[in-house]
Amino acid sequence: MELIRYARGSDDQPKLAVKRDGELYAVDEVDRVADLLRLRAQEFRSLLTSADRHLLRGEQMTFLPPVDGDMEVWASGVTYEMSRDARVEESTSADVYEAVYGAERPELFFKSAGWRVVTDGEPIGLREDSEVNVPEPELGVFINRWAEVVGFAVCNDVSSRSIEGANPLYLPQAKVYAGSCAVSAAVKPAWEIPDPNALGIEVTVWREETVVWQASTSTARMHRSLAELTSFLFRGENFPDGVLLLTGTGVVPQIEFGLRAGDRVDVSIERVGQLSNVVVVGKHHFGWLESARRAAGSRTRS
Ligand code: DO4
Ligand code: MG
Repeated sequence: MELIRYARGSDDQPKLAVKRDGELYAVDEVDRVADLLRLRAQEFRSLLTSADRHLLRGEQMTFLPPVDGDMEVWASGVTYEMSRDARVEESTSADVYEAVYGAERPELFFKSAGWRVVTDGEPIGLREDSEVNVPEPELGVFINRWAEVVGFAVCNDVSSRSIEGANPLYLPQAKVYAGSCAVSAAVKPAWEIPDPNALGIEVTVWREETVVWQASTSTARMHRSLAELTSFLFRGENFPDGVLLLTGTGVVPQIEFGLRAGDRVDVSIERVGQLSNVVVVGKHHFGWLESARRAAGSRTRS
C-alpha cells in the first residue's frame, strides 16, 4: 500500500488516496497528510487500511508532494561514513565533520517549508552562484506529532558542495534554495517495512543517454538509528502537523563530478519507491511553486 496526495483540476483541492494492488481508493475522512500526522500511529494505520470502499478511476490526476499543512522538512547529515569522508575532503574545516560523526548529538538542519517541496517528475534546482552541485539520495521518514515513525519516502537533498565546502556556516545556503528538496509522491506506510535498517538505496545520473554517475548503499550502513534522530529532532521543537526527516546520504560522487542542467537524477529505495527529476539552474524556474500553493493542480512536469 502507498499513500498518495493528488488534485484533479488546477483549482481542485488536494485530496488523499491509497494505492493498493494497482487501484486507487479515496481516503474520505481527511484531505491532508498533516491531518494524518496528527493521529497516533495506530489510528493512522486503521484509517488507511480501511480506505477500501471508494474506488477512484480514470480521472486525470496530478500527484502532489506528500507534504502539506504546517509540516516541515528537516534533514540529518554525516550519518554515513562516506558522507563524513566526502565533507572532510571538500571542506576548509574538515574537523567539524569528524567531530559530528562521532558526537552523541547528530547534525540536524531545517531543509524546506512544505510548499517548496517538489515531487516525482518535477524539476530539481541548482543555484546559479554555485559551482559544484550534487544529488543526495536519502531515506525520508514521516514522523507524526507524537514522535512515532509512520511512513517512508524517497528523497533527494540536492546540495551545493562548493558553497558548503567554502565554509560550514554557509550550510543553509548550500542546502535551502529553490528546487533543492525532492520527495517521492508515494509514501510507504511504516508497518509495511518492519526493518528499515537494511534497505538498498541506488542513485543514477543520466546525461542525455549516458550514465554519468551511479552509486548504491544500504541503510544498514547508517551510523545513527531512526529512534535516535527522531528523539534529537523532538528535543527542541514540537511538530503539531508532523515532520518529514531526511536521514542523510550514504553516497557522494568524486569531487570532480557535478550536476548540470538537463541531467536526470533517478533514486530508488528498496521496498519504498522511486524518484526521478530533471535538473534546472536558477530560482526563476520555480515561480510556479507560488501559484501551486493556491491551485494545487497547476504544477510543472519535466
Ligand atoms: O554536513 C552537511 C550536510 C550533510 C548531509 O546533508 C548528508 O550527510 O546527507
Ligand atoms: Mg543530505
